[in-house]
Amino acid sequence: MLKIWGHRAAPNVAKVVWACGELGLEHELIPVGGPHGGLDEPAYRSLNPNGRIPTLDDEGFILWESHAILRYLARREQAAGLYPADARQAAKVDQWLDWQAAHLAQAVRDLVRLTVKASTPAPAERLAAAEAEADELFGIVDAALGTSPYVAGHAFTLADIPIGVAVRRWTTLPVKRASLPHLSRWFGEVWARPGAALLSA
Ligand SMILES: N[C@@H](CCC(=O)N[C@@H](CS)C(=O)NCC(=O)O)C(=O)O
Repeated sequence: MLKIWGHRAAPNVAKVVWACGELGLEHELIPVGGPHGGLDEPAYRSLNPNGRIPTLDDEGFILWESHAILRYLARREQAAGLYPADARQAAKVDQWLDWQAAHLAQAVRDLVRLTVKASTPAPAERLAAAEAEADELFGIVDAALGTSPYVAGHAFTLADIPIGVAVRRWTTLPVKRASLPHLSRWFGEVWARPGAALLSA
């Protein structure tokens, strides 16, 4: 059985758990990181030298970086629906996966640090700037979803998973958010999928 080091509350682990649900893959979650600690243990560092989660162990094949894990699992299962074989369709999925990691995740992380993880209230102008940045980036997704039902086109793919996890995090934070109707419609749909249900189990 697949082993995933991490815990579901961590967004990058949540992506992998959600993908396992989409692919019908049984997995064992080994709690490390966050309140569980253990990321600096030499045994864990020998698996993942970054001391971050998630890490996947597939019968001795060790892999870190959540989006590399998503692609690996989809290819392993030959799930061309989630990660298309066609070069251009796959490139669109990659575009959104890379963008989520490089831009959207950072914007949400900034909001988390300024609110729920802040030891003192954040200066109003810094919070407003971070809120505006998140609005702008989620607005890019909203615009895409105004022209296609899913993030990377006509079907649910890997691209929907990290962005769905980011929307979930964003909408649970005590911040001001732009009203984004296409994003709301899409999130209501993807969050109701059985894969996402594993995250609230
Ligand atoms: N780029 C990495 C980032 C991994 C990462 O930063 N994970 C966070 C959790 S979402 C972490 O390990 N935080 C330390 C902790 O939870 O203790 C990935 O996508 O897997």
